[in-house]
Amino acid sequence: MNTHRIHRVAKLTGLSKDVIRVWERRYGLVKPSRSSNRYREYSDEEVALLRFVKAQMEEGTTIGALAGEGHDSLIARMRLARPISSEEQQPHERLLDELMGALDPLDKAGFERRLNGAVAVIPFEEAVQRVLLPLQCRVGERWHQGHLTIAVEHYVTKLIQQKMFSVMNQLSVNESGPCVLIGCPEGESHEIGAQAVAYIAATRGCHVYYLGPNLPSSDLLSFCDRIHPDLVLLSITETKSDADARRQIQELEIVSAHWPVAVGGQGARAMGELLRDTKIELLDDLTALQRRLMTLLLQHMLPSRG
Ligand code: B12
Repeated sequence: MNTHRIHRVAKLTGLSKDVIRVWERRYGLVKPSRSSNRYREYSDEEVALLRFVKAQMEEGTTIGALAGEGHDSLIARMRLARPISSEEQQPHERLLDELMGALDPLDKAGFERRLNGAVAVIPFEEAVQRVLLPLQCRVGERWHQGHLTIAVEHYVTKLIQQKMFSVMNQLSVNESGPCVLIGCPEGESHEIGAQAVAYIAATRGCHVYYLGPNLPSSDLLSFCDRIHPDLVLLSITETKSDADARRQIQELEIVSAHWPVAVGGQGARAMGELLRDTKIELLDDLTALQRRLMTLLLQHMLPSRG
């Protein structure tokens, strides 16, 4: 996970450094860690918390009330409420142009310097949406057009995947959170959408099982029978013919007869009509995912009524 020094946090949040320090010292609202040379270091989540507190105050809540609620409760509330703003979803066009320019001819050092530099200074969720997902699309498109070799495509795809997994592996596993299984159905090998979904679900406090691409429904079902997921989230990128889409839906209905299943991605959106009369839920985008996860987390927090 990224950490940020206070001057960067001030830029990211629009708060002054003094305000950030006061909110820490006087109100205990944020809990930065300290580097070996005693500089404050703020995680992505602490930065998001500062933005959340700022937004709450703009809506009229007093700092005293927020302080009274306490850091951990605010974090929990923020995880439930945090919207993915449209600004956070706009691709970083200039950076993407530079990155693509460093691929042909391949300038590995230049490419990694730019990519690492950019990803280090913005909250990782924003980096996923504005840099990693669009980069994967651009590289994929160049490969599809025959302008990029398989080797260079693989190099970038693996680098993107490593980044997503290394950050996800640093998140603590929330064993008591709702259990969410994430992957792609059989025949689907485009994986980045599923990875983004897994990252978002993990940061919202779900207990994530990430199974990757190309999962046959029979295996999916037997795995569900073992882990009893609260939700199965599947990413579908490729668009199918009507007949193939019907076949895929029939397969998924084997799972959705027993477990809640939701699908998303451009291929899933194209199946919208066919999904209408099934128990399979269609989630249009990452904002819809966020809403769905919020409901799931709230249900999970409520005591069971038997
Ligand atoms: C990147 C890419 C690749 C990469 C894949 C890397 C990887 N391992 O993931 C590479 C270059 C390897 C590749 C290969 C192939 N590809 Co390709 N690829 C693309 C490309 C350029 C982008 C697809 C993508 O990843 N989009 C990003 C996703 C995540 O966007 P999205 O689906 O809209 O999802 C968004 C949200 O909905 C959400 N989301 C995603 N999933 C979910 C799930 C849930 C539950 C929720 C809530 C939300 C959600 O996240 C996204 C956020 O913005 C598209 C063309 C295009 N521009 O779309 C072709 C495309 C998908 N590929 C295509 C094909 C055919 C292939 C190959 C089969 C080609 C071949 N003959 O070998 C191979 C097979 C795949 C493989 N072996 O890996 C075709 C599919 C045709 C079709 N019928 O739809 C496309 C459309 C290209 C084309 N125009 O023909 N591809």
